[in-house]
Amino acid sequence: MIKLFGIPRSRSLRVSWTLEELQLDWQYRHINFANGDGKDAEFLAVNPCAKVPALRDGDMCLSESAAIVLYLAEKYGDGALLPVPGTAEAATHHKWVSYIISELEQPLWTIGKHKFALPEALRQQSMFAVAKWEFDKAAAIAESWVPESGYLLGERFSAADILLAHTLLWATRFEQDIPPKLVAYRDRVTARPAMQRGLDKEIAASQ
Ligand SMILES: N[C@@H](CCC(=O)N[C@@H](CS)C(=O)NCC(=O)O)C(=O)O
Repeated sequence: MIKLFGIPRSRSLRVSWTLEELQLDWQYRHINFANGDGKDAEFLAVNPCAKVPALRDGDMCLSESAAIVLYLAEKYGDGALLPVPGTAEAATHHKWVSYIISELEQPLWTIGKHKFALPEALRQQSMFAVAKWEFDKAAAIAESWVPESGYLLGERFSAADILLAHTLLWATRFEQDIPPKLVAYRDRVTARPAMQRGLDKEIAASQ
């Protein structure tokens, strides 16, 4: 049985959404760091770095949200969520995954850290301002790349759509404006029922 360790709306949503897109059976364990779950033996056995998301699939343990999404798509997707390896579509998919994780998520998470996640004494207004500048620049490039309709690879929904749409949800949560094509893209991709099912399951288990 697959087990996901997560926190609702965190990067674990990328994984719960993927699990639901693939219609897999999975269990969920809410990790409440404030209650000491970061030191829980079962969780640490899956991810000794004590970060979510973490996934156990049989004997295999994996951390890093993008790696987990890609692993699940490769192992269980049967052609869904990923383009055929070695094609131009696959190259574009690689580009998107890299761009989302390195260029968009990094400044966005720096914004999040200096807005609410870091202890107050460590939050720096100047870091926040630089990260905002970097994020806006990266978002403008993404805006020029996203299509007016459909998904990143055209009609075909893929793992990169899950990563980008979740990152854009975070932008909104962190009160960052994003350009109009990205707003429309985020809204049509997050309207997929599997996203809501994944989120609902995480929320239900955390109450
Ligand atoms: N690069 C990792 C980041 C994982 C991460 O930092 N997760 C956060 C929650 S979204 C966390 O567990 N923070 C707890 C901590 O850093 O102690 C990924 O994509 O999974």
